Amino acid sequence: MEEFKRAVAKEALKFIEDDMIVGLGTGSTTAYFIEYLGKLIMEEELEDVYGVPTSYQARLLALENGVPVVGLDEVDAIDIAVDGADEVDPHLNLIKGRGAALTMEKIIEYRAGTFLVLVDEGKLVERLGQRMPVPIEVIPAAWRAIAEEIEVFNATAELRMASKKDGPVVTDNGNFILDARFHRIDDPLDLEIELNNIPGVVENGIFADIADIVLVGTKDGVKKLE
Ligand code: ABF
Repeated sequence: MEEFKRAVAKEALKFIEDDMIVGLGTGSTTAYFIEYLGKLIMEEELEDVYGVPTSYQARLLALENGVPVVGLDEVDAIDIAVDGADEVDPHLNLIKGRGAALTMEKIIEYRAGTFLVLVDEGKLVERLGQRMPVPIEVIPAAWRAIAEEIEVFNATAELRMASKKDGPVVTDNGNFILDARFHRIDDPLDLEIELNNIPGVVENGIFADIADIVLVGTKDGVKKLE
């Protein structure tokens, strides 16, 4: 799996050109991409490339690897965003958010000229929600009310815990994450919108109709879906 992750991360470099503003995703696959991008910048094979990180994790990695970072509020546009995903369906709808950075990821990836997704073939599913729950970032005080509300969708939601001792996972925005398992997701875009309509929901991990290109690491090499 690490080999697949490295292969897609390398392939993603082909999409980066001088003077680009690049959205930097979160997670272990994107970590390879940030590392390789830093190397090209340090070796001066790429010039005037800046990263807009989707999380503190991505920001630190970028700084460690020599990728200069800028904030979302400092750029006019994002040329390309590169990030991982937890599930990809045949229409390139995604579930994201295992890294609890889904809100910033969605803001940046929605605005990017091109959103490039990096996964291994184990992430491809026929229907979203088949294996992974949908992460939902919520205002902390509302977590229980929202978990109950989600039952209306024939789903069950659990508060994501860091550990019993450390308590709930807290996002970069100071919120909690609910992981919601749906019986069946027929219309990802519709569910994405419906979930965001619940008061107290900040954002959810369904990324319907946002991905432009998905690079898939397989045992026969990297495949491109678009
Ligand atoms: C982030 O990292 C998340 O949105 C997604 O959940 C996760 C994928 O991580 P990995 O590449 O480590 O599987 O992009």
